Amino acid sequence: MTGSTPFDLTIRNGRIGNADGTLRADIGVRDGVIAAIAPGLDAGLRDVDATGHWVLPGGIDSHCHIEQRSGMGVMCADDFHSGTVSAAFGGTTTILSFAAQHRGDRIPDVIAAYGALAREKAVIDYGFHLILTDPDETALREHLPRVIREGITSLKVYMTYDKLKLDDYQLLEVMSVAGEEGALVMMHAENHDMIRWIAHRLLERGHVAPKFHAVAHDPLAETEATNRAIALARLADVPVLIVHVAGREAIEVIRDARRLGAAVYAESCPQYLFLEASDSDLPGLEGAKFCCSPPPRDVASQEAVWAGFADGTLDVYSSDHAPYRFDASGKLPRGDATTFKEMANGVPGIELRLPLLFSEGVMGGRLSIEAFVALTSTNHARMYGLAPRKGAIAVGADADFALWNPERRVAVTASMLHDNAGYTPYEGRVLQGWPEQVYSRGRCVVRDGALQVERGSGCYVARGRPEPLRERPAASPERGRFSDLVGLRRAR
Ligand code: DUC
Ligand code: ZN
Ligand code: ZN
Repeated sequence: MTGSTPFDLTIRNGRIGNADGTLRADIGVRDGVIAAIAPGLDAGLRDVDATGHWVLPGGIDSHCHIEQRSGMGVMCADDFHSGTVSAAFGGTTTILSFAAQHRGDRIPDVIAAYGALAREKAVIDYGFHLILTDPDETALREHLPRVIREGITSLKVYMTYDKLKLDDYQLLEVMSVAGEEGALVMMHAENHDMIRWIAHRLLERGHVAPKFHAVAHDPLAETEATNRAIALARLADVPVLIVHVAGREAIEVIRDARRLGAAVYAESCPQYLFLEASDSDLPGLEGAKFCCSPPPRDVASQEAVWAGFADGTLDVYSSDHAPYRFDASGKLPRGDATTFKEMANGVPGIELRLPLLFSEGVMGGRLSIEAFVALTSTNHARMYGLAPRKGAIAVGADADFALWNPERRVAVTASMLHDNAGYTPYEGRVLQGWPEQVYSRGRCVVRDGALQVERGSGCYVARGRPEPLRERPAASPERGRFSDLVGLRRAR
């Protein structure tokens, strides 16, 4: 017997896939942690035969909106039960969702409120990013440093939306605090006034249908704001993550900035690989089901996203699950009279995130299994301070993994999914490969198409400092002198 007591769980005969390689071995789990990885391990108290399956690290979805009220005041369709159940059925074992400050809210109250909601309902592990919309002196000098030190080591800021956006001065203020504390700044990068100006002219001319959402959110608004976000971050000498990258040109901006030595990370999502702006060109308001911000673009941008994942320009693949029902509670606040400017922005995708990429990326020959794991789990763990506990199948890590059957073909329907959006933009797609069993800290969460755990059994994860995915270039002498002059400090 390996060790003094039997394993609680042994997964045998599977093919283990990590970001740095694959191997055929068994996995022994004790007390929720991986205790051994080797061929021919002894039987566990539970013994699972994974013959014919990939055993992959549980997905980490580091961008999802759960039980969150939007800037426009609309509650999303999933609470922490339905959201985490849906995530688990799709092979995800950790989510990082948002604790969203609305202007006037005290940050500690916001964090406490989201914590209470999740504690009672989540079935997998979870953590939070702060959405910061009101960076006053107390927030910047007191609350933000405190929540970062307590384990919320990333925050999202917006360059658009009337009720969320920060101006460039505020962004620099936030970035300098994040730099001092070692937190990661996530940027929603779209030019507010470009969108506002286009939308105004469209509405004036009676162009109100959902398909005009993509016209209003022109790719140039994304390109410009991406460039500006990176320039601000370079000035403040802080790493930055551009979230939900959609457009071909924005990807070029990121690639070029990296060549110049910028510490810029980038995320994209299923909707930018599998949807197009033209999907929202449907009769009536049906197209609202495909509207999110930034909007899906065209085939050239889809190809650029695939290429960005393949060459490492894009570091993480998240769902940006923002589920709104196709009714007055969500997408259609003014019923049939709802214009594209009034619809809630966002698409559901927390459950299909991994199956879509496994099918089209791994089975479709565009991505290696190692790249799939890096993009869906390992890079999230490192970038958001969850490693080495999460993101890899390794001795000492949490026993978070999914058993993927690469032979299983699944035709997607909304009714098979576990979120509360009530529709899926991927209806009718046939996917190859499916996560048939999902384990979180050694607990079987999903098996035989059924949930195996109780509401509230997920755990909050306080995170450490983000780890750079690439070596951070030393500041040039000029930038170093500048940082000294204006008093910028890098966290140690
Ligand atoms: N931004 C997001 O990050 N998610 C949904 C909609 C949005 O604008
Ligand atoms: Zn956003
Ligand atoms: Zn989002």
